[in-house]
Amino acid sequence: MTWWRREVIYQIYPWSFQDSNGDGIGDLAGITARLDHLRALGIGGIWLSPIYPSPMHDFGYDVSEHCAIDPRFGTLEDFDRLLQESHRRGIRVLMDLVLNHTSDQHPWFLEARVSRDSAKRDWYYWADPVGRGWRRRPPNNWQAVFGGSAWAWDAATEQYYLHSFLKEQPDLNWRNPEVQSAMEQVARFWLDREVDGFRLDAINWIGKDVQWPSNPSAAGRDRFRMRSYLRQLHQHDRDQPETHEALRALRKIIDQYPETVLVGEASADTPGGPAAFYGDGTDELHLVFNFRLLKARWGAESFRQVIDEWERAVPSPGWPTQVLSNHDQSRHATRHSRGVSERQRDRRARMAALLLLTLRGTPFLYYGEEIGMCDGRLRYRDLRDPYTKRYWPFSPGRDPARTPMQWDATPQAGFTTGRPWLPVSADPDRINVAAQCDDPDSLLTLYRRLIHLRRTSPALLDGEYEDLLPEHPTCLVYRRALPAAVPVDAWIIAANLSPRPQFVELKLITPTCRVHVSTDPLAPLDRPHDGAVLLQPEEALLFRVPPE
Ligand code: TEU
Ligand code: CA
Repeated sequence: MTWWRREVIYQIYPWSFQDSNGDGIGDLAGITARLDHLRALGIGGIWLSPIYPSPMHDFGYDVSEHCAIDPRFGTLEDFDRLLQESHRRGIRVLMDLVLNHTSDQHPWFLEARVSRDSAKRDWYYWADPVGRGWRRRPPNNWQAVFGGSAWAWDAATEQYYLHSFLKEQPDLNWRNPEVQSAMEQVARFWLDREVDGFRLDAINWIGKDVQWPSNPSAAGRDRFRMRSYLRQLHQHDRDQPETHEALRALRKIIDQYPETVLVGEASADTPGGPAAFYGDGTDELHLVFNFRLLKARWGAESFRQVIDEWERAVPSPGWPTQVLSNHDQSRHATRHSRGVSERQRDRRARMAALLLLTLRGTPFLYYGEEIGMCDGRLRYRDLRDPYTKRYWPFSPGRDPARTPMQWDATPQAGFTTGRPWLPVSADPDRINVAAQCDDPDSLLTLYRRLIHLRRTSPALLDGEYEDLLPEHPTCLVYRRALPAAVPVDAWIIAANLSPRPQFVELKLITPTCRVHVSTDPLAPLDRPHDGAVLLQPEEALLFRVPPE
């Protein structure tokens, strides 16, 4: 089985993981110094959010040089050292590849904007205005994801350029073969340095309709959304079919490097769903993020629905992913627990861990998730991300999920000796690595245990997912097992997502099944179960089913 099916992948937000020189910003030497934490956790791969030189308007997703390291994070030598030290510990390293756009400070764009005849002009998208003077308007109604028109006026050459995100992130023209081959060379540069693959940023944006038709407005409630981007149907400004061609070309390159992987990020509402980017399951991306679970409300019915949909969506030789948190969304410990007690929050975080690590597919962990980090409670003056500022305080934004990793209970949480770029979250003292490391009942210990179990159990890795009680309103009960002919372990997961005790009746839970894990550290493992079991409020059990 290839490593990226067997292993859990851990997302590092480089700004926030570990600072090694006291400037308050995380860096590569810091990550290298913390690799043993990751090894002990049992993860098999890290994905680094962008570390390339960047003006940092979008904290690295605005790349101004592709084959170098931003000096804030270190040097190429620091990178090689990180790669070497990771590989030595059996940890693979994925880079973030931002294909849709560059920084407006990238030499390609600087050259493109010099004049309309620039050799690089056509590397980006340009359009003439409609109307003149004060009546001047962009060619259509497209909106940037981060708010406002997706078109920015270039006064020197009197044309608009397209930017799907910030105006400092002009979109690359993927219809231009020179752009494709330039990006292929970037991929090769890092693959030749022995990185193990890429996370592809916002890949469903790379194809657009260059006749520039306007998007239709959204219907119903969406017509009144605060973000102008959400008030439209994105029929023309992304998700066009040539995206698939570009991905097939990239896959051909990747396939020349054994054991490498492409994992893509596509919006949840992409037509046909993000699973479309698996292609036929062999010719586009190896993995595509499933954000459905990340967007789902806490509850058995809503979780079941998104799990079922994703099980059906991924084409058959393809391999699913599972994600609960990332750098763009509220952390799940916070998101699942608005308005509930701290105790309930902890119970939900533990249950979420068990679900994430026992569902079918490659789990992605976001740094700090393993200790139950919550969103930071930030003030406006703490904010750094332009998108978070723009919609503050109506939308939780992204900065709260990006606060420094909590290593210990000192004031800066062991992250820095200086002033951190975002304040350390005021979480309780126990939400840090040092406090949980040797505690058998901690969330960190639970993650370690479950990750170990997943890596070593053929049924958890490769078994089918079978919903055993599809009608149950408050409990999610499923089995992970290999086909019946294979006499190895099987598992039953019984999760009570409600705040009340629940009886689950199920013939398959025979007395020979053994409760292997409870997410409730105080609950007895040897409770009676014979065709039924009593689950505590917000408790999940993992039963080991002996071979028949
Ligand atoms: O995100 C793409 C994406 O869909 C998000 O923009 C999301 O809608 C937004 O963050 C609101 O929550 C990727 C990266 O993950 C994000 O960090 C970058 O800012 C963006 O692309 C542009 O590169
Ligand atoms: Ca630093």
